[in-house]
Amino acid sequence: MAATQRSSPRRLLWRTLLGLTIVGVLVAAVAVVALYRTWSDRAVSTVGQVPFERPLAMPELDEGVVIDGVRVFELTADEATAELKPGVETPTFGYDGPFLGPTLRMARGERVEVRVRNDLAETTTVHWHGMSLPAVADGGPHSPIEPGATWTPTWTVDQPAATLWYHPHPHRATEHQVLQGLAGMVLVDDGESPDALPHEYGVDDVPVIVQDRSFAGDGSFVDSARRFANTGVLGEELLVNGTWGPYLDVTTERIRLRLLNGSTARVYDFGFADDRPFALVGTDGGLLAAPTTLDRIRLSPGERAEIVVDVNPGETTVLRSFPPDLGLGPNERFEGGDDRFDVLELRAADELVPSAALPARLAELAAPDADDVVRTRSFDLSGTRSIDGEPMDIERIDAVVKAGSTEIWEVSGSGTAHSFHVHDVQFRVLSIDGDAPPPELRGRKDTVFLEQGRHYRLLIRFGDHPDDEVPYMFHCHLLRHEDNGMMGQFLVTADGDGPDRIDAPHDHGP
Ligand SMILES: [Cu+2]
Repeated sequence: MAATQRSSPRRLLWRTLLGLTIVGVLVAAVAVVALYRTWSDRAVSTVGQVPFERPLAMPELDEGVVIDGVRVFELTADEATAELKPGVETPTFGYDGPFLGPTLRMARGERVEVRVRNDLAETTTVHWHGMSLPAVADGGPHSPIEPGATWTPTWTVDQPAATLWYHPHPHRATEHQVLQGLAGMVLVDDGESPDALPHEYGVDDVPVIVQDRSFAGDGSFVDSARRFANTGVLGEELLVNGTWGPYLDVTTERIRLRLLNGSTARVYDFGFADDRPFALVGTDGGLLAAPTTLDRIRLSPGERAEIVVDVNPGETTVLRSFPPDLGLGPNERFEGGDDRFDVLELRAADELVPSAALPARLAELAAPDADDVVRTRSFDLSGTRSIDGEPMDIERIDAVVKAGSTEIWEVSGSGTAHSFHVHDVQFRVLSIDGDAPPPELRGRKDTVFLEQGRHYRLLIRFGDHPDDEVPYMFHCHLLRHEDNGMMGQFLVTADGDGPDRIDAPHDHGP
């Protein structure tokens, strides 16, 4: 009896341990199976699945109206319902229409004014992405437009010809509003672009705004991130200019596509299904000095690329997105790194209008010159909610810059993929981990993809619109990261001095 009494607790312990071990093994097995199923489900491919039955929507070209020497545009943001995917009614937001907005065209040297009316039931802003302009006109979170109100920024266009865009930038609600459909393109002309470059809007010069969406059972856009996806909402289908399954009739030998990644989180690696080469002629902020032949171009959210592609009479080819290198190793499968999409079918007419040969020289674009750099700053984008460990504070100023001065910003990212955007400027990538950047990063840029753990040296010449009170933003252009706080603010002042805090009259965060 005595022996039994002594061994009972021990036996109980063994049984407990055995039981726990079995439970542990089962839990681990279930977790491994779930992880494996998530992993194997995760790669999305629409290659060969897209019917290409709808003509690519061409955003209306809006050249405004010149009143007393000022080119005036009007935009109204409103809610709507649209049949974007056949047979599916989706609640949307749009500018002057149910989804996206018109293409605004303006020229260097012009004074412009945009009357932005907000007919939404929520506060919005409109940011002119890539535009050099005063901070009060920039449309960041310090320029809220209340429901029913109109905001009328004005500025003088002073930068080279470029493909820019506009989209909301309200404090902590940007992802939601862009996802619902608020975005549009801006074309800046400068009278210096070679005539030989295709330039007839909607004919041989075509906006291609690529956005990924998933549709919920009720037709609405899915706005939640998938499990293990740290970059944000990744849709499993594409809309191009708001068109699901688009084709484009090509009538000229050569066509210029102005690619804009207007997605909230997804990175694309564009190319053609038959691997035909194309000429890269422009990046975010304008034309390259000379065309560069590529067969792929990776674009992260916010980035643009102007490409020119040749077609043969009667053929079709498909613009495709191949699995993008996100620099995340095996984890990138959860962030869309193994995904492939058919984007847009190009249908060449049986007889094509001849196009001019691409000019060897496109624009004046000097090599970046770091001689007049006055200051170097570093920013680290790690995790998903802060820069240098500091979440966005709408009253905190993170940097004060002297108007017209040149700085080097050393930027790196970790934890997941990031896309770094600076307002008001076009910068040049000096180096990546000490190496010269690839051809597609040698032009004027306002947004750059950050591969995890790499160091990007950006040469930035700041604008000449001093303001002691209203800051510009720099932030991750993965919109969930931005909304969650991966954003900082800089002031541009006449002497480079300024406060480290400002009053923010409104905070429209949830
Ligand atoms: Cu980010």
